[in-house]
Amino acid sequence: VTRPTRRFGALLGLVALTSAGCLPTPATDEGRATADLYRVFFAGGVIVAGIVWVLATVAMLRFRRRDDRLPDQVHGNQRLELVWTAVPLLTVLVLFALTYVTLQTVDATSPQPGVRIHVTAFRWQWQFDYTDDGVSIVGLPGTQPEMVVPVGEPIHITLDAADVIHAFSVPQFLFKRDAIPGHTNTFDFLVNTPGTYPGYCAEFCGVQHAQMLFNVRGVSPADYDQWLATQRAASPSAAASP
Ligand SMILES: [Cu+2]
Repeated sequence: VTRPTRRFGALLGLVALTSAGCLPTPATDEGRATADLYRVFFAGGVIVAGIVWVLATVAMLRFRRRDDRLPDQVHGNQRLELVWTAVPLLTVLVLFALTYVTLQTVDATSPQPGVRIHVTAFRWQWQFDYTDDGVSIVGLPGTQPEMVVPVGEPIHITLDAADVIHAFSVPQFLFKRDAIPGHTNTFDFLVNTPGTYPGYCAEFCGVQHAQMLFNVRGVSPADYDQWLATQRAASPSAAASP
């Protein structure tokens, strides 16, 4: 390996490392699928950029004007044209197929989710209704409501908005979905790592938009059951209608 090649490799590695650092560590299975896809796209982008830079540099240095002689006049090159049409086409088709497969993973819903939560976005907070358990978490202005979920179980979300369009976004899930009045969006996620993951409204919705913060906390199923029991005990109406 020559020195320039080694240096170029090191540069590519550095670029890959810095941009990989920009991506939040995915906390859900769906987020992991998205991150894997992103890595493929990024590697593809780096390879294409490398080819373009190298070819452009070679063309500039090797074919720069040296005298007043007219260069060889040529008309086309069928083989070359076929290659530069087929390779990008194939690349795009492969990326399209991979995206399609990933989309199926991200959009898949489980027939038997562990928990069902109805999320309502409103100006300017969030409400989490645990429909099967009669527990309701309502965010007050200036607070950050917490959506507690068990890890390792599919969570089914139905997402609504009460007034204007909001968006449910959790960076570490690598996921964002609009909350639209009169249109219920549904999605599943499976948190695979216990922890607290900050979320926010990602659609400008008025003066207090920036206050629409919440957390998703993934806990063990045992801790989740305990949390649920505490919530029910705290809310007598919920306990009466399980
Ligand atoms: Cu909002």
